[in-house]
Amino acid sequence: MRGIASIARQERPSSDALDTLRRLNKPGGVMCTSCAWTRPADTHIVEFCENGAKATLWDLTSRRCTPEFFANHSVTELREWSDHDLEQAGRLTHPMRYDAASDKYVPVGWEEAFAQIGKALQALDPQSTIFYASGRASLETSYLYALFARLYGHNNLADSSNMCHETTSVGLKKVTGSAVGTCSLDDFTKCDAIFFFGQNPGTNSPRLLHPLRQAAKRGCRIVTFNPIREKGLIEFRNPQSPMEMLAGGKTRISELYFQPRPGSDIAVMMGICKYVIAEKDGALLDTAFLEEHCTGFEAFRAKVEATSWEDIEAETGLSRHDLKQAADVYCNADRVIGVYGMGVTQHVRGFETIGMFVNLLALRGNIGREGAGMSPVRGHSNVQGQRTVGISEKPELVPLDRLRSIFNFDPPTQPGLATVEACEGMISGKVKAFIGLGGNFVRAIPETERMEAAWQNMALTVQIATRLNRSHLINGKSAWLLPCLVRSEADVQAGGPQVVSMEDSMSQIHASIGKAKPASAFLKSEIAIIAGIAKATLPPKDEIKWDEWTADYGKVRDLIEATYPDMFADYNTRMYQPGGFFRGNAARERIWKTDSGKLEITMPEGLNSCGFADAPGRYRLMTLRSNDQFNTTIYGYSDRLRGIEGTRDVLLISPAEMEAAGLVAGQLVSLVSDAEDGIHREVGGLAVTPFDLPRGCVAGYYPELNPLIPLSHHDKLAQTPASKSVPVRIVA
Ligand SMILES: Nc1nc2c(c(=O)[nH]1)N[C@H]1C(S)=C(S)[C@@H](COP(=O)(O)OP(=O)(O)OC[C@H]3O[C@@H](n4cnc5c(=O)[nH]c(N)nc54)[C@H](O)[C@@H]3O)O[C@H]1N2
Ligand SMILES: Nc1nc2c(c(=O)[nH]1)N[C@H]1C(S)=C(S)[C@@H](COP(=O)(O)OP(=O)(O)OC[C@H]3O[C@@H](n4cnc5c(=O)[nH]c(N)nc54)[C@H](O)[C@@H]3O)O[C@H]1N2
Ligand SMILES: [Mo]
Repeated sequence: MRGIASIARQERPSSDALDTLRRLNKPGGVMCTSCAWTRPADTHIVEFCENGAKATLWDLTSRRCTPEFFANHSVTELREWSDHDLEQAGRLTHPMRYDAASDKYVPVGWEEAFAQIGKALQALDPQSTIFYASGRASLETSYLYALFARLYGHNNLADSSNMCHETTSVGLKKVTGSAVGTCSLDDFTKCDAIFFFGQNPGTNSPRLLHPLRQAAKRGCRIVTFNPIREKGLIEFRNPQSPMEMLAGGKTRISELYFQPRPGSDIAVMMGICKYVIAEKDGALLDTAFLEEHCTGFEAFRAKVEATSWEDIEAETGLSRHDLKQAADVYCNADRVIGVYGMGVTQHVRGFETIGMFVNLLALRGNIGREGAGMSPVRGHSNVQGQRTVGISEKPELVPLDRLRSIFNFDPPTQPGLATVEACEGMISGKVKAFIGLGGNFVRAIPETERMEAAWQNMALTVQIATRLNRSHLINGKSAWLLPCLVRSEADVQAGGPQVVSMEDSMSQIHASIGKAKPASAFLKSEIAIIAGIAKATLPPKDEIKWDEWTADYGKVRDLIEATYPDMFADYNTRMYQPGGFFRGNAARERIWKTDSGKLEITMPEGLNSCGFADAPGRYRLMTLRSNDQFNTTIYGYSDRLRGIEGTRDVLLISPAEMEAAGLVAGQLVSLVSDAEDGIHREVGGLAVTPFDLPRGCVAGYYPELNPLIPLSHHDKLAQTPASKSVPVRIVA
């Protein structure tokens, strides 16, 4: 509650904020923008968490970033401001154009902005433009944005998922045929054990703490592997239960908590698999499932048996005994759920870790049945849904035939550029324009310095946003800043008040109704902005009805239903169902839409997912989120749950490693990239901070440490930047 109070003091939210909080995540209410955890059908009095409240108060602030603000500060000056101070300027109120002569943003009318952007896009080769989306935009907005890209002529639909769970979209799909999790909320009430790898619910999806606590209370056994002892996974105090608060009571969450080295999850899982396969002469295996549903098991068994305990212990830093304890929990449970997040996806061989996790579940048939399955926890509130309705650089994932027949055009079939490829294109000069539907792209991607330089060579940059961030200050030759409504605000169009919808981590689709008064009379909805740019760019066409769609989002949902009839039947009605409606998942039914038609047991190449070898003086750097940030939005400087206060410029390192390196607490040091590519990357001014971490690794905050991550350091299959094991050295 302390966190909420401090944000409320800072933001002095509008009077509508309280009403919005009351309606958060409830049927007929507004779906929180803070995370993608599912919304239950039967709700409590409050269905939000500390961080959801922070995100809402941040959106409904009374602070305003007006044309006067921009008249008072040049863009060059604003580049010196911190991420926190930029967003603190408040909600953007007017469409703005960058004026190079005065080095300032100046106000511009919407029609003028649309006309100029349209003209610029007409002059460009569509293949040289990127239409980026951050995972917050609604299903309706995302569908129209993707349609605009394809009508214009490209598939360059990069998305925040490319830095996040793309490893899941590609890796999980490869082995199970499903790109998303297979569990429902109900499964969390029936499982006997939950295995957590690299996800931090206390900070990033606090509403997940409630089902976890319920599970722990009824005897479900929770086992966590995380290099850091994260509070939310250790114990739970319920702020919504006055009795529990008064009694000072708490619920233990993880029965076993292990701190492996970052990037060693493959070895951890290998160790557990070794026990499952060897114990009781294989009697613990679900042989029927392996025979009927899986391919590749025998080769995997041979690989597991050939892997030595010495190698597993050396890689993980855990003992054989630790892994036996975890294996005992696994084997004594009839139904097991696997949960993971960025600690798994953001590695060079993250896809192999996901493959290993599926192997582990498959050994005892823990996938595609009640109370069991895989539950990746997504980030942004609609990031999963954006992929569902066509935001994808991969044309083979999109029903192009349906688009062709509904809209009477030939959609482009050339594969598009995802985030890393878009960045490479900017560096090489091939990419000439960037439209950003939300996000703080320049700050969120790796390789900050080279990217900021390359960015300014682009012909056109357009940012659709709610609050000012650094990406709005690194501009192309023609640059536009277009302010939009947030989800909790009333969105009134020609056809009346509009409703939008999202898909959560469990593939449930919910309506979201904003009612708060918009921050400025000059704001437009994201749909209206996309339609405005599209109309100014594309020639008119009978089947393309931007004005009608903007007037009534129900018509956009009809189009989504026509494009994806299996998933979205009766969309306009069912989205109001309490708890949303389920769009279906084949792997949950044990239908494997893989190349082989079976669940694929795969073999990792090595025992770690880092993509580089250990070397003297080289550390594996993890870049983390604090409890007081939402991605690049820095609410404040209190990482309360980890006990780090007042600064984000820290280098977390174990006391043993400090001693070995001759460092003292509080000393300021630099980190330099230890990638073997000859490029110097450095971040200085970091205070050495003793912290409970495994050997050979260090940690610090994202986005401050992004300049250290080489653009080429990404998952080999999905291209997700490998932000959780970056090779670095410490320079005192
Ligand atoms: N308040 C808040 N909520 C958020 C966000 C936010 O910034 N703030 N961001 C949203 C978004 S977009 C996303 S993607 C999600 C992210 O949510 P998470 O998936 O939880 O991502 P992170 O906090 O980056 O890292 C997760 C955990 O991985 C651990 N870890 C790091 N490396 C390894 C490893 O090699 N192995 C293992 N086993 N663990 C490792 C870290 O210690 C950390 O606890 O949260 C969403 N929700
Ligand atoms: N080193 C490192 N880098 C990482 C990560 C990491 O763990 N480590 N995590 C990665 C991950 S998982 C992600 S998802 C990315 C995300 O990183 P970001 O791009 O930072 O994601 P957002 O939170 O979407 O961006 C915030 C901005 O979106 C705008 N915004 C907010 N609400 C809205 C809205 O409703 N509409 C519109 N149009 N704009 C809005 C605001 O202007 C705000 O400044 O960062 C990635 N980068
Ligand atoms: Mo994310």
